[in-house]
Amino acid sequence: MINETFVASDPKAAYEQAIEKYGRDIPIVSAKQIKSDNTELRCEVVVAVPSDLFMERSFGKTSFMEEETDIEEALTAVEDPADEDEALLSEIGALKAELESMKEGMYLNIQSEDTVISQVKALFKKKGIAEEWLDSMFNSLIGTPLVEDKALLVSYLLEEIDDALRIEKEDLSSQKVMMLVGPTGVGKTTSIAKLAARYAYLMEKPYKVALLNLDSYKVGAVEQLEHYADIMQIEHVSVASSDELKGAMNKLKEYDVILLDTAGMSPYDTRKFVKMVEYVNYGESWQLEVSLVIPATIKYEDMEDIYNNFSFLNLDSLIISKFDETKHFGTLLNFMLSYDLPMSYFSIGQEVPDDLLVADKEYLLEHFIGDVNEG
Ligand SMILES: Nc1nc2c(ncn2[C@@H]2O[C@H](COP(=O)(O)OP(=O)(O)OP(=O)(O)O)[C@@H](O)[C@H]2O)c(=O)[nH]1
Ligand SMILES: [Mg+2]
Repeated sequence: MINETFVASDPKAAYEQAIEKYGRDIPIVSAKQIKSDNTELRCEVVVAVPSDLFMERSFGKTSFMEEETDIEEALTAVEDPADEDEALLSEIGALKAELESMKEGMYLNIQSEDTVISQVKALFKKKGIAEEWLDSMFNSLIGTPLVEDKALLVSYLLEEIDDALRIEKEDLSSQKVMMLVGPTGVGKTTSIAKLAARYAYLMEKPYKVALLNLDSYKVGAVEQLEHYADIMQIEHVSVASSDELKGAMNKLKEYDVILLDTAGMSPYDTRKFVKMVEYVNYGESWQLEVSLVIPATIKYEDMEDIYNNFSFLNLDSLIISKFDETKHFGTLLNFMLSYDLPMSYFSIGQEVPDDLLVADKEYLLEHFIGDVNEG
């Protein structure tokens, strides 16, 4: 209610003003005579008016709220349009954040229940795929039909893994100089022998191949490579310093493929480390491709350690060895999802030259699926 005062020379005239404005039902709160300064008599009649009626009759509005909105609108209208955009963007940003947190909340609920997502997540996690990667996938799928069908969701994840894997294409269009590096016993020398046989005899045309042994540490290393080279009747040279490497490379200029075998190395072996850096730096002049050999059989943490220990050599590709010694490829896939190194070859057994495959995503995924189905 609003108390409105009407003033006139007598109470009746003042009251008539009130009636004219609000009708006869308007209640009088008070009426009194007052003396103005020039001693003229004046009468005041105060009536109690409902706020809406007051606004309507006084300003043509129905409420204060409307008034406020109008004032706000008027203020906004004179605001800078750039400020308006900014305000809108920040509002959209806040809404987005709210939506994300709602989605996250929904995702947490879904996970705690026995849903398709929680089942598929448990399965892939058990097979070695990292929780963070799975969460990032599932978060974006909430609300889609994919999360209601287990088979559909599994095949979606496999496709995502497939997309993320990278393959280093076998390219022999120009001279190929490839060095295999990695810890001891992972299968570097055996892989070199298989690759040599492949390039020299098993492709659509024979390539001229030479083997270079940079392992001057291991007893029998020279003989091991020599043995393969002799059987295949392939040129082989052993070098013990970067000067010798330079000399050997100059002699091998005409070869299509030069494969460099290195000593298995731990990162704490400073002597070998320095020598490797020398070799690799020198190798820059002939577009050396450095390939890290990692066995499929090891733990994720070991894969990471190996990668970190050898990344100083500017790795170009990855050879997965001992593929035949495990049935579980989730750890390897997880490593491939986290480290952006393309795969070049799979070593699938001890037999030279048969047990070597050009890296193939389908082959790897088939093995992983076999493992998932068993789970
Ligand atoms: N099952 C299996 N065994 C393999 C594979 N590749 C290599 N090996 C075996 O692993 C052992 C070590 O192989 P090497 O080729 O000598 O390994 P390396 O990396 O050259 O070893 P170092 O020179 O001592 O660092 C040998 O017994 C190989 O026959 C593979 O893909 N599968
Ligand atoms: Mg070796």
